[in-house]
Amino acid sequence: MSRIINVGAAQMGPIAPNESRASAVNRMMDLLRQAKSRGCDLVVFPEMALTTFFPRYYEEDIAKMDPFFEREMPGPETQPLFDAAAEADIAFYLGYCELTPDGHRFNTSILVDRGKIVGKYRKVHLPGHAEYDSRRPWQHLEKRYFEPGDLGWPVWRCKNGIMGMAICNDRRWPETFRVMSLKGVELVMLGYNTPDRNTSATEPNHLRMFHNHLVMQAGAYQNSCYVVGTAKAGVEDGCMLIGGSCIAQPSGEIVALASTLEDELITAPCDLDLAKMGKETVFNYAKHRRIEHYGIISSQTGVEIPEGI
Ligand code: ING
Repeated sequence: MSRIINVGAAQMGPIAPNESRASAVNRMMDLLRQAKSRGCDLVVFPEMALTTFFPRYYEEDIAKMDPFFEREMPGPETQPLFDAAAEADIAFYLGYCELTPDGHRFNTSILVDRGKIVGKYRKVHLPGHAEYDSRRPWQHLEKRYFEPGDLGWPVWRCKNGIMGMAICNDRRWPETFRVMSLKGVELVMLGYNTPDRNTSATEPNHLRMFHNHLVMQAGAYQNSCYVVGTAKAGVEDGCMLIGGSCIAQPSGEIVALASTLEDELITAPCDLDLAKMGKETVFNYAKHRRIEHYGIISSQTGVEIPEGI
């Protein structure tokens, strides 16, 4: 029996700093309605889909940023999204900022199916910096406001497939996809908020989109899985975030691509059995990997030039 699931990447345009959660949720509900009309089984919303990308701002007291965090999920403002998705029998990925009861702050995503949270992930790779940097036109203070994720990269069975989650910067690190594909992942979903300007070094602007797709296509191909990447895009408080939401299939080819910087649903039928060919041949890990040579990848953090070369 074929395992084709209709997948949607529900790209969102900008969320203003003072935009209410209700407004963001209503926009997502509209995208869900579009997804239902297009027969979607699964929808991927962006990273930090309920608020503006607030790590562009500096606050001495990080508790001042608590209004951008969710203390409960679902809460009164997000319950309508859970209900609408359950009604439509659509599973969804939601990126949001999590403040735990014991005071830990994470950049988090959840996988929700039939009204229940079936999986949770907390962003491992936090880019940017922890202290104010006067050289930058905008800050990128994820290291200030969040702790590194403490859940690793789990996978879950959902919609008859093995699903995994990542968030934004995670997609730039091959380890992200490899850990999940060593657990058999068939579809990785991730949201992102990616400024279109590199504020830490001069870099030709076109490379932002090139690198965005390069890493997701490579992740899909080298791990023989689907990768669904969904942007929060457009100009948030003067800061341009790239779009380029896409669905990449296990061959590495992009099969659906957003064309705007607005709320935009892109969809594709994803045959999960397409992942099998790669997993059974070119990326048959059991047959081809040589782990006796890989130890340094997890035992060493930074670069150490070998002695004597
Ligand atoms: N945003 C960016 C991302 O990884 C970034 C930050 C951009 C880091 C480009 C390095 C290069 O897409 C988030 N939110 O991680």
